[in-house]
Amino acid sequence: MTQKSCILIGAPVDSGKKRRGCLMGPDAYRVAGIAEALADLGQNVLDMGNLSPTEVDTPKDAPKHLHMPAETIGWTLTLQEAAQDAMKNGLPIFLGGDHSLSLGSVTGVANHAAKVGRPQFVLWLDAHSDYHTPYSTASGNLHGTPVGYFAGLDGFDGFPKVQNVVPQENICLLGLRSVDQPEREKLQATGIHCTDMRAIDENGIARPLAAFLDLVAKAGGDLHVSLDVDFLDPSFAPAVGTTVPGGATMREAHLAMEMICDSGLMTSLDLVELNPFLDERGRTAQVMVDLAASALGRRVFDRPTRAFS
Ligand code: NNH
Ligand code: MN
Ligand code: MN
Ligand code: MN
Repeated sequence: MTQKSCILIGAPVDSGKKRRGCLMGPDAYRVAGIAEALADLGQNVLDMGNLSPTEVDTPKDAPKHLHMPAETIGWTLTLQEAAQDAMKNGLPIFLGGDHSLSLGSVTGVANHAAKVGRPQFVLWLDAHSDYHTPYSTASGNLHGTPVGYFAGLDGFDGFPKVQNVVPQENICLLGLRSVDQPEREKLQATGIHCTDMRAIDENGIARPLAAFLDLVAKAGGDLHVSLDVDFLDPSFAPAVGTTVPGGATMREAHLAMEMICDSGLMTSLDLVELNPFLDERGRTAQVMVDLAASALGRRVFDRPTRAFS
């Protein structure tokens, strides 16, 4: 990883779903030592503290079943601007907060990429595809919609208009094991790269990830990585409201982060859905910090290792 400033942006977003607690996420990452871990790697670390949402009125035409749309729209506005600003100065790490924060972080970094003339790519590490619209979501939880938003789906009335849609072919969903029927139908008609757990079981995580990183490299793109806690198996990452068994192992997740680091392509990162209220002695926060450190250069050895020499 080239030397850059890591800019920690606290985004205590808790409006994207009904179960509360993600607002404690940014501080849990701080307590778990994220700044120190990155500084130990020689990174310049800047902690911007926690942001708060712009105040907006509830949109009159929002579907009735949507949970807290005004607050999430306000966060989207705030985070879009913060993301665009931070991209000028380094590598932003958005400390969530639930996944609805990516409505703002991804569209913000995509605006920056467009400005500097690079294509934006997104790697979505998640059990879920988050490809709903405010109309297709049955739960009414907006954390299930960010991919739909930045990929340009209609129905986000009251949200800022997406200025730079991320093209379908530039999006890779990795770790899927819970996709709702309306999402499945729409996804199958797109060019979005979808890798479910079955594909990971059959091919390993390295092959599909390497293929995607290759696309990013060839295009000279910016890469946003969005890491949802529920990408990980709940046996070692329990602090998330939507646990889905059969997730990535620590080894798979760790390898993914090391490969992302080796590629030198990552330009921004979300750490989302951590609910410290559900954690066991901070272990999930610690796992997320360890994964972020691997994505930014922590190594046991530089390869190749010489185990027998
Ligand atoms: N698809 C479900 C919904 O829309 C679950 C989304 N939950 C997530 N996404 N945790 O990552 O409500
Ligand atoms: Mn998610
Ligand atoms: Mn998820
Ligand atoms: Mn490893």
